[in-house]
Amino acid sequence: MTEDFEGYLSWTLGTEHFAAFNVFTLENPKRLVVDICHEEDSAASQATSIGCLGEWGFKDPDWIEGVSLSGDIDGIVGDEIVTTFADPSLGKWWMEIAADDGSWRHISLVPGSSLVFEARPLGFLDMDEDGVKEVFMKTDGGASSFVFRVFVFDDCELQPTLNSEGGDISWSVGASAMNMARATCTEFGMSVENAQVTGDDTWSVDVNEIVLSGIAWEPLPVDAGWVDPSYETPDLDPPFAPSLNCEF
Ligand SMILES: [Ca+2]
Ligand SMILES: [Ca+2]
Repeated sequence: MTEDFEGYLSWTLGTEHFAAFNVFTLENPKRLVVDICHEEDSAASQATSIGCLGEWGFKDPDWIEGVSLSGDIDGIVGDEIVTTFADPSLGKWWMEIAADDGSWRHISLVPGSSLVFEARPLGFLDMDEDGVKEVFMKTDGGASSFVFRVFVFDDCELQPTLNSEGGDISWSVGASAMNMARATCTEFGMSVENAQVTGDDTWSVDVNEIVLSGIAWEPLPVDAGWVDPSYETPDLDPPFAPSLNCEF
């Protein structure tokens, strides 16, 4: 004996994103077709693209937001936003680097910073021509000068560049009565000039030409015909205007 069975059956089918669908029937055999587009999200998040999943940091609500600058500093899809925050309890500045789409961010202390002077991103420039821009950041200051550092986005973090011995490196730009400093971005890297007045009213200008290799600054490789660009000038006027000359 065969008995009938009647009832309702509900199916729920979910997709992770809004998706177009179509419902139709087919014959022989008779079928009901629910045709749902389930293509992968064509716009993968920045976190997925760069592989920086889970890089999140704590941001205290008491921090005071400073300056933001956005640009592509990892060379992969979309811009990143670099923002400084003053931390009154610590007396230092933090920097946040965040994906423009909000899919990841990383927070770290700005080295050498204090609340006496504002820390802020200055601009982005690819110093070693590897297609990834480095971050120039003002990290400290003086009476009439400021200190800047250059950071490289590496291993999902904004890491400070180092000197050739692996130590901390920063540059001062500015002037006092007896000395002055200037940094200029050049086609090979950076030219850093430090000038001081010597006893006989002469400016002695020490010039260092450096290139970025990975996250370390090295002296510019020179050939046999190289001449040290350092010089002296008897002029009483300052030999140059103290400034950071980089076209970001
Ligand atoms: Ca990017
Ligand atoms: Ca680079």
